[in-house]
Amino acid sequence: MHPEDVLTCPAVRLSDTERRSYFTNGYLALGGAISRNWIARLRDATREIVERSRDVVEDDGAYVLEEGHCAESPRLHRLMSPEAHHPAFWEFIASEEMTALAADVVGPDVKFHHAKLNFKSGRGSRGFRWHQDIPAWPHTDYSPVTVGVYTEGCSPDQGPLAMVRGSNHGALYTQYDHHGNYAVSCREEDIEWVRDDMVDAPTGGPGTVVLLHCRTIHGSRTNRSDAPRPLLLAVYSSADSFAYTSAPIDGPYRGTVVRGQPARYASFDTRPCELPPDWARAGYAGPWELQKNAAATGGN
Ligand SMILES: O=C(O)CCC(=O)C(=O)O
Repeated sequence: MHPEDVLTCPAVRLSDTERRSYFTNGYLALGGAISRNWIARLRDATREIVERSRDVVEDDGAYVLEEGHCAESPRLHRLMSPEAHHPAFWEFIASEEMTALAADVVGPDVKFHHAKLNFKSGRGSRGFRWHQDIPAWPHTDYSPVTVGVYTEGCSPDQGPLAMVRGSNHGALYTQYDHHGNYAVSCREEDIEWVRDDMVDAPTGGPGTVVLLHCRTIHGSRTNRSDAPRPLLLAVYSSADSFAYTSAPIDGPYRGTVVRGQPARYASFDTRPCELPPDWARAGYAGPWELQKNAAATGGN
């Protein structure tokens, strides 16, 4: 579904100004958007996930471990597809609270694509270089949104998501490096026009939400604090938007219509999108390996 059609549908949770701000700026931040009950359940589930990681000694397709991870002191980059590893995550991703937010920016019929739980454990956990998400999982239109939930909140020194305001209206840049490797990163020469005053990095307490448009250039800095910064990221699209490549992060619920009705026709946006590697063959370990020799978001 295209933005102009989405905006003709009645809003569920957001104001008209908030919806328009999302489409104008390519993101929308909301403080205290998730109920205390849900935050408590997500924290418990996250704690369990971290406990289980004590037995994990290497990346196993679900856990992506941070340097220095050990049983005594777990350090995690990410849990792929958290909805496959703890029922609370799927319940939450399919809940009214989440799907209403998604519906306000993708339209009343909402489809789930994938999710991840990023940890940034603290004391130097690396950030993410500037990148755009949709080239890793192209869809027939540009409706996909990532709904990010800070379950513990996020302060400026914890490496919040940082967005280049309005970049959703600009070009999609290659995410391959000069050697042809998929880098989940824009090339420096492509984005040298980005200045600090174009970047927003909203922060807030537990339950702060960031809705991130799939074309928006974004990244994040190192977590320099002692406290971990768990961030649950769930990707939804309009039900009439279809992924046309294999998914880098796959799970049992991919393609589930979590709100409204399945589509009878597909929605198309013919603006081109670079193709990623064939994830079904190449596998996907996350951006850390490829980004590790580069400074995050213009410097750690
Ligand atoms: O966790 C972060 O700070 C950034 C996450 C991100 O940009 C992504 O997963 O695409």
